[in-house]
Amino acid sequence: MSEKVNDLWATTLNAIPVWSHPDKTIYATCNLQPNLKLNAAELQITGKILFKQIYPHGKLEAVFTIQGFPMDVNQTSRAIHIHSYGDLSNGCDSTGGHFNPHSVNHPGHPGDFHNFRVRNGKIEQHLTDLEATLFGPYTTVGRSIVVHKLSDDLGKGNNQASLENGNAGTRLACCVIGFTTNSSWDKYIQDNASLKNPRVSRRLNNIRKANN
Ligand SMILES: [Cu+2]
Ligand SMILES: [Zn+2]
Repeated sequence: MSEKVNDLWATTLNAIPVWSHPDKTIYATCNLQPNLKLNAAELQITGKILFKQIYPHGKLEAVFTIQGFPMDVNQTSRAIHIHSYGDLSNGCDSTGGHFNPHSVNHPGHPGDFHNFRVRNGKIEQHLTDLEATLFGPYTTVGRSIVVHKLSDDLGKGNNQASLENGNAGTRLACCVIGFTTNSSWDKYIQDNASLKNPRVSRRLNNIRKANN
């Protein structure tokens, strides 16, 4: 019996997901909606996060396009994380804590995307070399992304919450990560091909090393 279970797991974990594109590139999307549990006076944040990863050894890439922040110039940067559950039944409050498959402190979680600069009321960022993954036992598909009101203290807040969630404050918006086709990703790349300085960042691994 246990052998059968093991075989099943091996098949599940190693098979190329049936949702993948023929070139073994896997795409996912997350459509941000304002937190149902906030009062109407709070910021109404919407947006889209797109993911791309080549099976089985590629590093995850993500594009964040988020709007609804105030337009003033000195906006604080905002924390964004992957949370454990893809359950929005109680707004963003039912998504649990940070997705933490290896039981480590924040900001060592695979979905700790750190802080995002707000410009002209928007976040627009393309990140590469991310730790989170769309496949295997630690897949983030079916889990959620939460956009917070405050900056992430990156574990340096000298309190327990800092080591769990970075004291990032109110959950402004959230979404569930699901598989999709290549069309949204390809459209984004096409629309941004003419940009002189695409806002691509490889900063995450370096920040993580600095924190360890
Ligand atoms: Cu969070
Ligand atoms: Zn975290």
